[in-house]
Amino acid sequence: MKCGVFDSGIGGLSVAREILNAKLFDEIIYFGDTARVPYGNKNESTIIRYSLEALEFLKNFDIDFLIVACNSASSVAIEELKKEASFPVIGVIEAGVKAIENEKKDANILLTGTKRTINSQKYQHLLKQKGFKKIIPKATPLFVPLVEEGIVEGKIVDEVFDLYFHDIKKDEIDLIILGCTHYPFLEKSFKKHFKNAKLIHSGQAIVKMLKNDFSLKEKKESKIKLFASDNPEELRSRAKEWLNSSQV
Ligand code: DGN
Repeated sequence: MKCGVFDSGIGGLSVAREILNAKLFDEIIYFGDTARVPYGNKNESTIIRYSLEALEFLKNFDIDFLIVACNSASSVAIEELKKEASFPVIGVIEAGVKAIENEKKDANILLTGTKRTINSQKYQHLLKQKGFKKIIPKATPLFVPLVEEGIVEGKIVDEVFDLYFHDIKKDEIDLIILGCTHYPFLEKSFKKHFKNAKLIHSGQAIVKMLKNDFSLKEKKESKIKLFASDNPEELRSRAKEWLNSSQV
């Protein structure tokens, strides 16, 4: 069984890593649209067009599932993708909200993501439907180029944290939704700044959903193939570093 995974760039590797480690597919085909990253500040129709093009590319590999490992694309393009695919299409937003449905409804939730994801209100809407009331949305787009550059901790990252979160009572945050698949690579920095918060990763949420809702079981072996619309060597070298896999 094969699974297509796509993101605007290298952030979706955080999702691919979890799926690969869980060995739920014989093969993962990863596509990073590195020529057109970031998606997060593009308008809706552009993101829909790019997402449909990614789907067309991945269809060439006879995939059985599509994982939209990009919150920005999941926030605006998921319905169009579902219409165009003859296999299940799963977005990180629905998976992320499902992953926390049993948390306390009065939890203070910090919702982070790109401008597109936050402005789409998709997370806020689904979280409210589940009964969560205390949601603090914060668009944090600068984290994306930092991760793309491999800068995930240290002085510059700390300054960006201060810029975005200086007005937030950090100790009172219970849950942080890492609503952009680039952000799990900043996990250490999130933990340093928010000591009491539980972090919600899109990749872990996707694995949980694949196991629970689609009854996927662990395979003996799982491989990954990587494709990028620009600079595939960079994607491959980052994948070697991040995926801890001899399969890259
Ligand atoms: N990784 C993408 C996401 O989850 O929204 C966003 C990165 C970007 O294109 N800005």
